[in-house]
Amino acid sequence: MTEFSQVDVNDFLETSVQKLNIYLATVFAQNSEPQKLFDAMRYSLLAPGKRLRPALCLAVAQTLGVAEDDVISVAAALELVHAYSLIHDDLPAMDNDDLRRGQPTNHNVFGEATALLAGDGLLTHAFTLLSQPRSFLHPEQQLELVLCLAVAAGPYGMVGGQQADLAAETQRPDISMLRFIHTHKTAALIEAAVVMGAIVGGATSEQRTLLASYGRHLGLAFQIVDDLLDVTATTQELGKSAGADERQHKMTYPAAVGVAETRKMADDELAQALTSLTGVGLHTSLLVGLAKMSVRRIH
Ligand code: GRG
Repeated sequence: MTEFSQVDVNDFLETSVQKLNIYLATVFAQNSEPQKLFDAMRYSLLAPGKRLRPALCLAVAQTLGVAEDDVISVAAALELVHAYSLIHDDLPAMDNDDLRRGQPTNHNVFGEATALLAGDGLLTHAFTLLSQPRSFLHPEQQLELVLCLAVAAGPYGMVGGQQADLAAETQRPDISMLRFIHTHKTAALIEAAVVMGAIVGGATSEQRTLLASYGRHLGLAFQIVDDLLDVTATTQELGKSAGADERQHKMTYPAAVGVAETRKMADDELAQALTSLTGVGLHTSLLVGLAKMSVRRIH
C-alpha cells in the first residue's frame, strides 16, 4: 500500500469521482418506466455533487487493499441515499429551496409529488444495490452493510437529525442540541461511508471503531464548515442558496458562537478525526488528506 501526498489525494478524488459518475449513470437501466420518475431520480443523482460519501468509502476500502470494482456498488448506494436526502430536504415542506448543485431543485422541475417519489425511489434502490448477490462479498458482509446504512439513514440517524433540525428552528441556540443535530443529520451518513468501506475491506473490530470515530469527527467538521460557508460563501460558489440558514432561522454554530469560534470548532473536529487514525495500523495518508480537504473546502 502506498503513501499519499496532497497531489495524490487530488488525483484520487478526480479519478474516483469520474468512475463514480460513470457507475451512477448505469444504476438505472435506460428506458425504464415510468420515464418521469427515472428522469427525476437521474436528474438529482447525476447532478455535479462532491461525491464525498462514496469517495470516503472507496478510500477506506483502498486503504485496506480492496480493488475499486469490488466496492463501487457499495459506494454508489451511499450517494443514492444522499441524493434522496437532498431532494426531500429541498421540498417546500422542509427547507423550500430553489437551487441545488447549481440547478433548479427537483420539485421545481418535476413537481412535488414526483420529487417525493424520486427520493423514495433512490432510498429504496440503495438497498437493492447493497443486497444484490455479489461474488466479491460474503452474504454476512452484505447484511452488515445493509444494517449499517439503514441505521445511519433512518430515525436513529439522518431522519432523526432532520426532525431535530426542523424543531430547532423555533428554539434559542443550544450547543448540545446543535451537536445532536449535526451528529445525526450529517455525521451519521459520513461515518457509515467510512464504516462500509471498512466492512468491505474486512477491517478488524478495533480498526472499525477507530475508523468510525474518524468518520464521525470528519462528518461533524464537514457540517460545521457547511454552516460557515452558508455565511461566508456566495450562491454561485455553493450551487445552493447562500444565507439560507439565517433566512430559515436555522440553529447553527455561526449564529450561536460567531464565525471565528466556529472555525476553531471545525479545526478541533478535524484534529480529533486525525487522532482517531493513529493506531489503526494502516497507511492513512489518503484518509488524512481527504479529511483536511473536506474541512478546508470552499464549497
Ligand atoms: C424523510 C421527508 C424526509 C426527509 C428526510 C433526512 C433528510 C430529509 C435530509 C437530510 C438532511 C440533510 C440534507 C443534511 C445536510 C447534510 C449536508 C451538509 C448536505 C450537503 O452535502 P454536500 O455538501 O453536497 O456533500 P453535494 O451536493 O456536494 O453532494
